[in-house]
Amino acid sequence: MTEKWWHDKIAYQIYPKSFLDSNGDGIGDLRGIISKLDYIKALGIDIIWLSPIYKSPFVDQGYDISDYYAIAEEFGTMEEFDELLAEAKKRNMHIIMDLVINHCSDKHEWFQKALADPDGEYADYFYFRKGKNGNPPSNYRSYFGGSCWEPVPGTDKYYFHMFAKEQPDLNWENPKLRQELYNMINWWLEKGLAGFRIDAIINIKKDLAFPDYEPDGPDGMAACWKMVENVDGVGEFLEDLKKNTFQKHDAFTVGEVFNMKADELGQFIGDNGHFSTIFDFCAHSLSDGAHGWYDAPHVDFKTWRDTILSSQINVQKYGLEANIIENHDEPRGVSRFLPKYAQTPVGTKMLGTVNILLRGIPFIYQGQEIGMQNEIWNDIHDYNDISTIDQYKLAREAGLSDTEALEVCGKMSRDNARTPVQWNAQVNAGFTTGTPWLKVHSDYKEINVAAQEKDPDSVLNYYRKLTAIRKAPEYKEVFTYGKTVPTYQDSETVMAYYRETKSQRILVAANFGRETVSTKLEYPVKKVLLSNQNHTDCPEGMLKLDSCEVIVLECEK
Ligand code: TEU
Ligand code: CA
Repeated sequence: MTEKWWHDKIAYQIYPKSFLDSNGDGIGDLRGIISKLDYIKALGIDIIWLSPIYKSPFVDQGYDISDYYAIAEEFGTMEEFDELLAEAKKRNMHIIMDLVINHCSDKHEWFQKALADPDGEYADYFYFRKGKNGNPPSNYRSYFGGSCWEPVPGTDKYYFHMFAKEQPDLNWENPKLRQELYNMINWWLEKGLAGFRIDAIINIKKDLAFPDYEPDGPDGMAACWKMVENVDGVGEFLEDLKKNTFQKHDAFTVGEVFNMKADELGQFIGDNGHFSTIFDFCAHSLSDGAHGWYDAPHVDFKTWRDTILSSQINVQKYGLEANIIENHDEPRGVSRFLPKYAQTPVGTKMLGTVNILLRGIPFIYQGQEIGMQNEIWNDIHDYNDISTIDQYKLAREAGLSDTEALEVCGKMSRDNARTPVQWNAQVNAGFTTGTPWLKVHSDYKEINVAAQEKDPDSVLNYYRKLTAIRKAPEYKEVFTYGKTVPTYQDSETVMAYYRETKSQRILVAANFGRETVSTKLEYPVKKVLLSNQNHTDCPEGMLKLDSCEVIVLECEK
């Protein structure tokens, strides 16, 4: 691997709407973010990813962009954005934005022009197709429910959308459309942006025959994402995109890519990859239900652990992936990956440690650093997320009671990650002086930044130590490039791995079980680097881990 500026960096994802509101309208904003740059810096962060801040009708929280060159009024102005860039730069931090180019908003000028002239130039920026025998062109169900095809008013045509009907897919086959997107991307990069997180990018290549698939639900439709698995040729689009934009600016790019075929990984990451890196969703995909959130399978500890560790081994042949516990689409990791007895500050630190010290670029999601959790709400109207409303409906249709369906949402909803950041124990957790756009979690008096700032033993202060160790000059090499070697895999409750270079060996070992584990150490210990129980040494030759204990040891090599 050729050395790159971003290899040893740690990233932080901000979901602007829920981060911090500076003007009391209940919506987080750029001014709020600017005011917390020192807080983010103190967490050891180098790169900040902003979920979409472009002008948008917010049907899907800004993932429906109506103007790629404008900042959403809710969030602030372009001047404030420039200020954010400059302030981040002063602190030696880089800003990356979300790049949503599989689709745009139906309110985007291109789509409005396409509707106005369905045979004109702009119709070819989208997929306009004739129906079949009075039906839509194919039987695909969109990610958010219902058909992927929506009638174009006043015509016998439909337009294609994989997400909401307000998010028409862009036609990447059209070179003019591609050039418009490249111009826009370069415009942002020239402004000083360090790169992008790239949304749903694997979806940009369609099977232009749009064949029907075998129905997989009572609605007679088939999940549209099957197309993603069946289409070849996405690589050509991705190379063209890279060559015309990112490569020229040495930009850092992280692709949102799901269900990657193992042998294709080398095309996506590494020296010649389409992207700098892609997210590793292996642990998250384990709970994909066959029909929806309501039939999400239970994932046991060993499957979870072994999935992550084998992914590490597979990826290191090619490059670096980006490791997450949670993001704005996923429930909170503490609630999801830890058993009830471990959903404590100690358990939260353990989960953070095994994730952040993996090989790859760590991405911390806002609120993760204080251990924010899921919550079950008892009214579907409390939810805002388009996907949650659809999944609730699916659960009810499958026969679940209201209470059961709400329990499913409490477990899986994307709004779990979107509740406002809990800054202090004051009203609305200090997020806003107005009415927050989404309910604040009711545990904010116990879990909040202000309380954790004061407590040297808090999750927040532990995360600071964790990122500092990863970046310490004497360990930077081993944590950035060292290979991952799983160990103690015959244990039912321990997740452990070495990070190794030619000259160094670090052991990360965590006990997710209820009982203490005692076993032999494989190598003599030189130093205890970190312990969530504040242990400063270990018994001679022994690895002894209490329930929910994690320890990071420098071993002899
Ligand atoms: O997500 C892409 C995607 O595939 C999601 O539908 C994902 O499967 C789901 O959210 C898991 O619950 C991206 C964005 O991250 C998401 O927020 C957007 O809604 C979506 O694209 C459309 O832009
Ligand atoms: Ca605001």
